[in-house]
Amino acid sequence: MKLYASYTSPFARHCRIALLQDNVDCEFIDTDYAQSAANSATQKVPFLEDGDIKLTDSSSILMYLSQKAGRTFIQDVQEQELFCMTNTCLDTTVNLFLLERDGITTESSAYLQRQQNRIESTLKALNDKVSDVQGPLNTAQMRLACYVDWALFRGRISIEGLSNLDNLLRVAKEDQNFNTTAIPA
Ligand SMILES: N[C@@H](CCC(=O)N[C@@H](CS)C(=O)NCC(=O)O)C(=O)O
Repeated sequence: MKLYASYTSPFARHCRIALLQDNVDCEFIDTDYAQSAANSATQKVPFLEDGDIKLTDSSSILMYLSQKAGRTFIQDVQEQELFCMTNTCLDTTVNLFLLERDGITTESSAYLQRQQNRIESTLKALNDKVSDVQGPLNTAQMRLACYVDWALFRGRISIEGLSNLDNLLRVAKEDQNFNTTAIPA
């Protein structure tokens, strides 16, 4: 099995955590934009190859790994909602981050300002959804922990006043696999 990814991608980190959790033998291939454009239709990381199987999204990769290990991927509608809401916020934050790297800021576009507003309102809703979380984290909670840790690392969000997100991150940092896959400083 081969995972094409980067060490900073929060989507890839979630897959790496699942691989460690299940003790799967998998080669990690550090992949840049040119390589992902050449080898994946979506031109994104992570993507995974396992024999004839090729998966181009962290969600299908996580589902595949869960099925292989006989674990539950997503338990119920509320967990699915948390997972999807986190992905929306994460996609939006990544897009604004990459646009800013290209010199395009939220001030230049009403659409981009709406993206920034989306991040702020969604963060509050996510905070409300994870009160009193204790380990081990389920798939959606782990996705949210990967997002918050990445967005704080990149200076894209503040979780001041969002104490449930702060607690979630504290619980995630009790997980050895979360720490092993920490974003390199
Ligand atoms: N829906 C995808 C999103 C993956 C994604 O956005 N990856 C980012 C890195 S964190 C990427 O490769 N972006 C490249 C680009 O947008 O050009 C997943 O869950 O795997």
